[in-house]
Amino acid sequence: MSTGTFVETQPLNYRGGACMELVDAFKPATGRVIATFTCSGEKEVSLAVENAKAAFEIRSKKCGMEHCQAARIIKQQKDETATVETINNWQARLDIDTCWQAWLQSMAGEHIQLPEGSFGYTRKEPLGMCVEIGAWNYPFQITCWKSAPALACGNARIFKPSPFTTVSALLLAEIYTQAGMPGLFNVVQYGAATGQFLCQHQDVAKVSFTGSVPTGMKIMEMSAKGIKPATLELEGKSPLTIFSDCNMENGGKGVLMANFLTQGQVCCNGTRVFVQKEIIDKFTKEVVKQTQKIKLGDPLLEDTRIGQLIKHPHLERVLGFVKLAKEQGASGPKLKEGYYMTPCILTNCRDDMTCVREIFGPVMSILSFDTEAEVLERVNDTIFGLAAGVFTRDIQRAHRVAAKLQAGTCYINNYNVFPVELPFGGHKKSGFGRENGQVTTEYYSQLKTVCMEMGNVESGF
Ligand code: TXE
Repeated sequence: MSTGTFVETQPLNYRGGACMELVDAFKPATGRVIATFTCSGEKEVSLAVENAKAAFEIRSKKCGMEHCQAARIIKQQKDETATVETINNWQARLDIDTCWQAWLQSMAGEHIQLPEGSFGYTRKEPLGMCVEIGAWNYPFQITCWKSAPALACGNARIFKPSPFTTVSALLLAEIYTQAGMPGLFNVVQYGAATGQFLCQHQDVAKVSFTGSVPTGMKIMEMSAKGIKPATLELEGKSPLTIFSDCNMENGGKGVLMANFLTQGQVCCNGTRVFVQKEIIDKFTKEVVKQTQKIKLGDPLLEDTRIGQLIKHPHLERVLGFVKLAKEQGASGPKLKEGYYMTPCILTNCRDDMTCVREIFGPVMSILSFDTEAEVLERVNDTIFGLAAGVFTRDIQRAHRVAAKLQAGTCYINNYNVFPVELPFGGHKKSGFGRENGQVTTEYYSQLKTVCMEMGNVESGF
């Protein structure tokens, strides 16, 4: 395939259920092929399920604290892993710690006292074979966040990364094997058809998905047919509100964090930046000043802070949206090859503009507002509810606004930080279920109630 023409070749060539197709993995910084592999058809998906089932049977007989060993290995190898992942995403250097920290989970049920000394208790038990279908923006981190609680809860796992980021999942499979968990984390490769084989497999107990809303709907339909629970982490177009009393420098930094991490390809980015009227000119100058200092280039170079977009058609799409906007701040690709775009700030935006509603890339839209009541109505006027943020020094206003924001994660005086102790997930059409935090065990286990009688049976007959 030539540079910049990566198109998912569906339907693939399946013979006898096995996939005969060879597909390429690309380096987005150059658009060149870095690896070629065989995609997974129905036969390979079934083999992965069988493998996971066998490993699950063995593990369910052990106490299973190997996931802690996996966390240790990721921590030890974090520089090498971050380098491979940085090929996809510059931010991987910052995120690698949250990948091993995600393992620190524990399972606990409840003890419930009943009359006459009888009692009940609940046990959290594994679901079985859990499937994960991943997106391309955080391939290693997302699968760590999902596989850590799934494996800590005693499940086995099959992961299908995005066809645009195929390599780093294999590193995690090696790490699990080294940690003494062979067969518990399996990787199958390629696109929608492979994903469907997985979701529809009768032995799969749960599907966890990160990606777009239309695909999320299909995943839910398939899960519904098998009565399988699903976790959906979908899109957002999140708001960040800057009140005039905020710390201007911190507000500027927060806006950059909210918009340009991973070249703006972050589901919870705060791209709708609402700035109170009296400071909008001054604040915009601060944001422009900070943005101009961002070094764009090869993500593997030490001083780079923003790398390339994931693929050429995506770059074209983002630039197309920018063209539509009245105020243009972006230029075309700066480097000879690869999918680069300079960070773009659009001012004088209105809520109904396409650039405010659509873009998944390094494009920030600045909107002006007058009052708290007005801004709350406008920020919540969206089908999505993944995240939202507010910058203010007024502590009461901060909590009042956070309570009214329709979003799964609300940031006060910061944005896009992801401590693994805190649950992450969406409201509204941004999905349901949670990653991270102790609550994740709820999503990778099923409850069993045990009822213990301490007296004699009082028969109703
Ligand atoms: O997502 P898809 P894509 C948003 C962002 C982006 C858009 C499209 O706006 O521009 O989604 O990205 C697999 N059955 N996000 O095309 O199609 C697919 O192979 C089973 C937000 O990557 O949703 C891939 O592994 N699986 C997002 C995964 O689903 C199917 C991050 C996601 O693909 C399938 C990335 C099917 N029918 C993009 N069809 C976020 N939430 O962070 C596709 N797949």
